[in-house]
Amino acid sequence: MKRTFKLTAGLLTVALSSSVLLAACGQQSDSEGGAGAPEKSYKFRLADNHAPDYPTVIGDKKFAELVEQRTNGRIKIDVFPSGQLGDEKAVIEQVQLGAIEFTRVNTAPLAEFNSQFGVFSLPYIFDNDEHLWSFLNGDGQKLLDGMESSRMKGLAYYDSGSRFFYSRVPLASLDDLQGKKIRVQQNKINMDLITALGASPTPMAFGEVYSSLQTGVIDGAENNWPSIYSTRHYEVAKHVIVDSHQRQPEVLLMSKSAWDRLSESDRKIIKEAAMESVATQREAWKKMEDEAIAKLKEAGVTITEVTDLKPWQDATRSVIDKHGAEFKEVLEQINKAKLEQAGSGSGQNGAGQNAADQNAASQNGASQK
Ligand code: GTR
Repeated sequence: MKRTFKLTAGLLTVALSSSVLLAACGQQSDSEGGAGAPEKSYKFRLADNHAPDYPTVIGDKKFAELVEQRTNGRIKIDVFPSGQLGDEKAVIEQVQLGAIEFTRVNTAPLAEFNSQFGVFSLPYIFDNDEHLWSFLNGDGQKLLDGMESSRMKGLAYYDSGSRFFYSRVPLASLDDLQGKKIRVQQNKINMDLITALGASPTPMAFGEVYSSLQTGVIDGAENNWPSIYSTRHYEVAKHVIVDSHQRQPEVLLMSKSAWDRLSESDRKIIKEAAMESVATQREAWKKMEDEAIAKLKEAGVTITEVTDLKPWQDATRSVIDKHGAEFKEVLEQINKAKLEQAGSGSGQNGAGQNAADQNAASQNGASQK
């Protein structure tokens, strides 16, 4: 009798501990959408070509931090700044192959892999920063979704302000740009843009620009305030003309093959964390933009604000005539976003309008094609 009881109690203990075990498994499988398998751990890499304190890298780190928190450390994303994993083109190729899982890149090099992103290289298609973000938060999301055909997954847009020219020789008007050798990002529309303005385009990797300016291989380049400041290009190119010819945002993206390996719930965490990191990136952007303008002035850089954009817009109209048809639908959406921008202010919009954009906004009365 005694023995029977002992045996029963023993079986009960075994049965009880297995059910505790099963319950624990059950909990895990629930959060995996009922697949039953334990949640997997991952260690991913994210490449960025900017310095550790640059706004995009601050955004990348916020993204990685949110993902790590929300997966209780199961998904760890190491951010590699300063182009440690290669230049933008090389990194995008690696992302397509799945060798690097994440990157933050500019739309100009990205357009060579997914042509629809070339729309951002067209000159003066956005009136101001608000117009751009109204589009990015709306139909612009479709461009991110369309990246799957290029073996990538678009996650979010980051701010990149507007671009302007700077040169080692005086540059205070469109006339001054004539015949100058200007470095451009490796993108065919950007090359046409420089040609249309009467200068000579020299495509070159971002990391080579400082020494090329220093040695006179090029006369000038073009970029935004945080880039000219962070790279210290202003030390060797002391003349800036603010013509705001383009607004090419940054894109945070993931390798499609890495995405495909994730569970539905992990994909959701990744996408939401990316979108939420935008506010942090845009705040850092605004801060560095202001700091850059102040520091460049302090360093004695000549800054010319273009008060009449019309000659610049007229000169570059041929670029839209040549390439516009390829982006017919998205250009219509961009025009629509202009009408809708008044009511916007949610989604990825994390910071206010910057000084340069406000300036451009008041100047830019150009009609959109
Ligand atoms: C910056 C952008 C970089 C890179 C660079 C360039 O504004 O953030 O990713 O594209 O421009 O001109 O090469």
